Amino acid sequence: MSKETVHVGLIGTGAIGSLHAENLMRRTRGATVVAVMDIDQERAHAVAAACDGARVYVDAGDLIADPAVDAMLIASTDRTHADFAIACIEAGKRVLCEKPLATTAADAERVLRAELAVGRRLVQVGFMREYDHAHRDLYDLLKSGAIGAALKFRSVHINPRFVRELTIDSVITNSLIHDIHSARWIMGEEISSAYVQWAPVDRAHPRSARLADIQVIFESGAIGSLEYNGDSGYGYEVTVEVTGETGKVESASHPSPSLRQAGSLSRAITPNWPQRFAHAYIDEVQAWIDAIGQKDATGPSAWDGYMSLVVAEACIRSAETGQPQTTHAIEKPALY
Ligand code: ISE
Repeated sequence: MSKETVHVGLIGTGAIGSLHAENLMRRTRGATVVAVMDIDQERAHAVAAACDGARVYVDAGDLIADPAVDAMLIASTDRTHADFAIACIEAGKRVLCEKPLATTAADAERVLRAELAVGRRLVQVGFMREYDHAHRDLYDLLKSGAIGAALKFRSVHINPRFVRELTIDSVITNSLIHDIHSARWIMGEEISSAYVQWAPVDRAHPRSARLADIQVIFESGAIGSLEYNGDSGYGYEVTVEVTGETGKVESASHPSPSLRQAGSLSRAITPNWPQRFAHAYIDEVQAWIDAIGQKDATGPSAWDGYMSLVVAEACIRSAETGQPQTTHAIEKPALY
């Protein structure tokens, strides 16, 4: 793209969509939001006003087709992601699609095949932890060989308050999808099987999951533990550690300093994901914008989006059967 400023179209102006819009307008070089769409038109108009009077669309297809829109950011509800991503690919537009890429592996595979049909990567998936400094420092230390071969991956993902509508299925596809991606990305290999244990919130909501633990086995035989608490009541935390042949690396899990005073030790804990990953979201969209001038998209790909859902579906089968489940994926296309 020769022009200086990338004109971005945004689908979805909820919490993450409005955060991306603010980052694009206020904290990113080389981009501006020129058009937005949301089924909540009041919300869409509010975000458009904050984007220097961006155009407001009622129909996502019309926004995607707008010739004045160079690139698309999809931040709508999870079940709409795959179809919108495919429409962007077919329109020849770069797209940053919020996680998950889809809610099923089959839908994510449709996105893969749309990219394969054009023969180039147009999609970056919103696994923003790849841009988090604590995760990148751990990743770089592990890749330096500091602890030899990685033998065990462990992640802890703590949400502050339970969203009662989140069933075990959506906890896996909406929240634990981050940890599944982190496991694949940091370990550098695929997951071959998964076993899920989970605790429902209460009898009135038998499929609502407050706590879930996923045990995985990687293709090399390395093991992993992905632990989730959806209703901590105290704050938001995400940490990762990898045990290797000669040591263990742990992510810097507390961005706040600790205070020793009057016989106690205290440390602030971030309230929720926008605060914990504030810098990662900025770096994520900046990397996306910077790559638009290059031939292919960079960062987490549609293949990463697909494989995270392949693992998620094995997790959902395990949650339903109470048994470990193996993963089943298509062969990795050369494009990825
Ligand atoms: C939310 O959608 C996110 O993407 C957050 O990063 C994650 O921590 C949270 O569990 C999800 O619900």
